[in-house]
Amino acid sequence: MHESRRIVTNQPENSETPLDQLRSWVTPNRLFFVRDHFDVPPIDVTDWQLRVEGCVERPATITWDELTSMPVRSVFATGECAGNGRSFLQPSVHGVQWGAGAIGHAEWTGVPLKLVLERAGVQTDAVEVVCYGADQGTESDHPEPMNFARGLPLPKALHPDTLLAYRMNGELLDANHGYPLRLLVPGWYGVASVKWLTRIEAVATPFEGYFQTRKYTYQRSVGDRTESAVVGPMVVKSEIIRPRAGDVLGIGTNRVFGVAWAGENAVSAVEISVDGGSTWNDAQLLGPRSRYSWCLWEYLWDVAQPGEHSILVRAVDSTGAVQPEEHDRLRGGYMINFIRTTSVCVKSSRETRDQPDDAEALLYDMNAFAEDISRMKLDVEVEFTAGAGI
Ligand SMILES: Nc1nc2c(c(=O)[nH]1)N[C@H]1C(S)=C(S)[C@@H](COP(=O)(O)O)O[C@H]1N2
Ligand SMILES: [Mo]
Repeated sequence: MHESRRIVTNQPENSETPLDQLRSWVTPNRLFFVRDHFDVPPIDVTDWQLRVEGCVERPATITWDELTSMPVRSVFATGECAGNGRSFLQPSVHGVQWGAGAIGHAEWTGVPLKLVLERAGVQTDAVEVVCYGADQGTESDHPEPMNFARGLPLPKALHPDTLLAYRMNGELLDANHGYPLRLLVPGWYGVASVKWLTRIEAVATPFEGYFQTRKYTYQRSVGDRTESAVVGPMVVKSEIIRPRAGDVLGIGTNRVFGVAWAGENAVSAVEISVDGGSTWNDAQLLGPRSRYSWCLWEYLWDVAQPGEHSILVRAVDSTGAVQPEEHDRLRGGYMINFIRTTSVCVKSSRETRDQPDDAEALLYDMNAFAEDISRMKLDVEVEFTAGAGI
């Protein structure tokens, strides 16, 4: 089967993970969605450097060899673009018209940003760390060339799971995903995870760059007024992987399955409604559970009536937050997690007897995979297709 990312725009590439082809907890690198604002910058590691400066005691320039000899940490994390699902909004909202696939899940390996910041000695007046990518370009409302850059609040920058990541699923990053080095801010929308990193600057006042204050901001209500906020942690959400909208199913037991995630929080339940949202039933959570990772779920749906049916899914997180019925318009084209309907057609001429997945086998595959990649040498192609998975 030919699998590839689904192109939404070319030059720069914006492409989706082909969700209907997902078979595993981990998204293979070549299928992992790409969100680029500008062209991919050509970088040669032999003359690449990372500058650490601003409100620090000891500004530093770190080479590739120095960086890759520092202690590493690995974190599994789901990545989602803040605009994921934008094409489902009515009326439409300006921006890349993403379907459901601006999402993926990978194991990220690199040096905790905290280590580099501690070596440099961050001064007490610093509030954010601004991360600059090597990519450069203009936007229609910003004709002067600029680099992609984002400010990360200091507490998240100092969290031990926030990484200067150089491997994805055991391989060195590919050019599309930020080679040679990117930030990985687990639990936060993808925009925080600056790719092609070349400079980090500790600052004493909040950063006001284009992608911080003009894009990737939203409104939220506080009491009876609204305030601007910078896109940060991901909100609770779920996605059906199978069946797909328009699929033809049989009478009997149909296995509905998918993924659910909640940023920095755990997913506590996934619920399914097949009666338009009047009653909800618990789906079964499957396989590995890891702090910033999506979890897999399945629901065995017994259907006796032929005809058109709608499936609704909603996830609930550990804070009690649940996916809303409608998009919060204050968020504009970002943080889109309202419950969508998947319509399928059940035919009486067919009969289905789906079985639950073997969750134990799935878990075994995941552990074997995790163990495998921790032994990988640089640049070894990892194929992960074992098991029925999702
Ligand atoms: N330098 C740089 N970093 C970037 C971007 C970019 O355009 N340039 N896009 C951001 C956005 S909006 C997202 S959603 C993620 C996407 O990461 P991926 O392409 O590896 O999936 O990268 C983020 N980091
Ligand atoms: Mo994004």
